[in-house]
Amino acid sequence: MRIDVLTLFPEAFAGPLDVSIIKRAREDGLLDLLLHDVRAFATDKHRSVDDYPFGGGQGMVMRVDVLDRALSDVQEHGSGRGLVVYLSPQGEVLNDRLVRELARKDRLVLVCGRYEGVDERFVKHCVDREVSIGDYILTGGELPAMVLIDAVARHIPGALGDEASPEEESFVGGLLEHPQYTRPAEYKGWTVPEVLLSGHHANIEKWKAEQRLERTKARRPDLLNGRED
Ligand code: 4HQ
Repeated sequence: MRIDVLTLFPEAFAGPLDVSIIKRAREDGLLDLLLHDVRAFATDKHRSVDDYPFGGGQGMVMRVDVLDRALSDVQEHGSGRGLVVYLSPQGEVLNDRLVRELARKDRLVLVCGRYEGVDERFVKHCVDREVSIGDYILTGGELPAMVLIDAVARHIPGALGDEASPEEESFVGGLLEHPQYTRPAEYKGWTVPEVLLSGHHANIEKWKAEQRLERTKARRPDLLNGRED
């Protein structure tokens, strides 16, 4: 999968995507991540990328012409135009279903806004999906883009290595995960549920299923609406 990112701060992406699973996916050629500086597409002598909002109001708005040039240039390289995603609190909220849908694409182009956001004409004419990572306001779309990249990349076949599969994790089946324990079996008198030490495979699986259901009921009842079982 190829992911292009349009941003005023390409340097913000160094770090989180250079470690662990994402690092290996990039090294193995499973994920091709390209960062593009939107300011390179400004044309005036001050290289401005934003301007005052029509109708007044606080802050600045990113210019449609600069963004459109940046996007067109990026789309002229590589194969296909990609699904263009703009990260914003006005978008549909990212969840496991949307992550899996995006992970099936050959190419994504992620647009990161700063200031009060981008000119709405860019959203209307150039953006395919507007996506939010949650109902709170950040200072820019860079962290949301990194969240999306991380979540999507783990679904690229082979990215998690041979053993692990994203099919065996939380939200598969729409439930939260059961609690996990490892050695030592007792620490400061803090014990591990007996059943997990019993070696009785059927009882263990039954306990895990109960825990998943009970946790979901208690913590995220919203996830239970519209499920089959
Ligand atoms: N922002 N989910 C404002 C977000 C955000 C979010 C990105 C801040 C866009 C202009 N993006 N800029 N929450 O708060 O995606």
